[in-house]
Amino acid sequence: VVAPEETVFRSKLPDIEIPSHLPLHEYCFARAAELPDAPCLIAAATGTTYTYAETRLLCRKAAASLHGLGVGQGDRVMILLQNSVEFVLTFFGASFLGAVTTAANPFCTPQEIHKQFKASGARLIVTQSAYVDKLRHEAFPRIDAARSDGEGSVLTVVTVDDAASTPEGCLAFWELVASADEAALPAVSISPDDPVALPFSSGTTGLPKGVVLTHGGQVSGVAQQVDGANPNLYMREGDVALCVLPLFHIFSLNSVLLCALRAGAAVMLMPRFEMGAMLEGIQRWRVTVAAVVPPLVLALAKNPALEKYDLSSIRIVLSGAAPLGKELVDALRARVPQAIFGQGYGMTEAGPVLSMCPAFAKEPSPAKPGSCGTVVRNAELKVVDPDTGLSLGRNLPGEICIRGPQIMKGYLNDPEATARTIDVDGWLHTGDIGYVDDDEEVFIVDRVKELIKFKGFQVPPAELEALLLAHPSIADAAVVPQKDDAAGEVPVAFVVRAANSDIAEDAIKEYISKQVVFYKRLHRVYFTHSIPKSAAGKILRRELRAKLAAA
Ligand code: AYL
Repeated sequence: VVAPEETVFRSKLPDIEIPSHLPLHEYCFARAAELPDAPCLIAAATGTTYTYAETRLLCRKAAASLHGLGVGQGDRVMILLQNSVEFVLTFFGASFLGAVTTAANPFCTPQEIHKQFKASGARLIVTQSAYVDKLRHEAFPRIDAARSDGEGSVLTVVTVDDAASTPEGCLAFWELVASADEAALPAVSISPDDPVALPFSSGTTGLPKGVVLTHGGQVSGVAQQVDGANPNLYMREGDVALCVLPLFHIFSLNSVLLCALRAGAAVMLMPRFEMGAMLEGIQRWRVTVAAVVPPLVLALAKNPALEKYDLSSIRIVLSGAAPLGKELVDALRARVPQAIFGQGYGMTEAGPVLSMCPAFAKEPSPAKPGSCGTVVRNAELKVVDPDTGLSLGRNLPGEICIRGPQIMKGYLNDPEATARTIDVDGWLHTGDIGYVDDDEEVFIVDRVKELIKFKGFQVPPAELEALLLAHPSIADAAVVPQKDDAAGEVPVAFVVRAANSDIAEDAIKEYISKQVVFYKRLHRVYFTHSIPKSAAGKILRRELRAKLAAA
């Protein structure tokens, strides 16, 4: 049997040399020696700026501190922080040791944090004092300043706030760093296949899983964006990247922090999204590259205060994580006329970027409204019929698949989920439906996976369904996305009440909201007599979504 011809799409830009033998920290700080005094990190909240030399030194001191607490090669460190200098130092500190960071949203509930903590196998958490109470939840080991013995009997918690306000049992980050000896770092040999980051993602189905991203994979993923003679996402020294999207999400971590450092640009860190502070920061530090999500574009486009600020420094607005409509771009373009607007299309598991707007390149080429750009270099993209798996040609929508050195190694401790996502030929199946047009541009039109995206945040239906089914008044349930102007999508539930139950919508919403982070809250509950399922018992989500669309 002859394998059918496959249509494989590649970048129009030539492949580049990728130094994937380098550990991620060496790759990202490669320019620190040449640009020691250039600004690297700007803490917008305090106005403190750290140069490349200072940042690299502090990362090494953070590494020595972690090492002193017993963190070694292969160990996992959890980061529970807003965007901050300490986030960056912990991330690279761990990388210097060959350790792995798993970052989570500090707004998550204790149960949500514990799930990731447990699955990742972390024994040390770096956080802010305000969140320590969440870690005193019964599920966690006892917090103790003593070095963990490796049996998971105690939890080491490092807090980044003022040493004077360090909560009981915790250690003060800056005290550790101040007394650390970076010359005493252990010699580690890191291979490109070693993990460096462990974000959690629900992928195409089920509960969140640890996504194993390696040194070689992240170096490749960053190189595909900012390296080469004609970088796809052109950043250079003198650029200032806005880092307001959370670093615990791969978009900001990879396309903002790692890319900016590799390029020798500065990163302006904002702990949270606050419109006034963000506009001040953009004006004060002359931000040139702004990574945004569509709801942020909407908020900016609608905000009359924009006129009071000088935003003329912005030259690139990169939107990702959810679809960006043409109308929205047009609404904001009028306020920032000099900037190039475009999209990146990514997925945590894909390393993360599959395609990037070619108008961001050093030698730019135009992109159409609504397009997600063109496939990154040193990678292959194909579109397959979701039913037959056969490869489709141009302009035909199907499931997008990607292959290249940047994709995840797999899901942590879950070979079955890995095998469902990365096939034997190395193609990662995204669960997104899209097509490639005559100009090589990628358009995303739908999603076949379960995932719901609220303002770009992942909401895994399986997680909410499990919570709903645990309620004694609920016999069956399904959670699906409903279109929403502000958030893109919101999670809504179809619920079958248990016999004799008259549980109300509000009671169900409240039951869920107590257990989950804000973006996973249910926006509506629709009562029904049965949940449509396939013969194999799978929820027929498409049917439920169609019902919503018709309503
Ligand atoms: P995850 N347009 C439409 N849908 C998108 C887009 C886009 N531009 N980008 C991401 N998605 C959806 O893992 C899509 O369904 O990573 C995809 O499978 O939280 C899912 O979001 C993945 O969600 C960048 C630009 C990273 C974007 C990203 C996306 C990271 C989101 C780096 O430079």
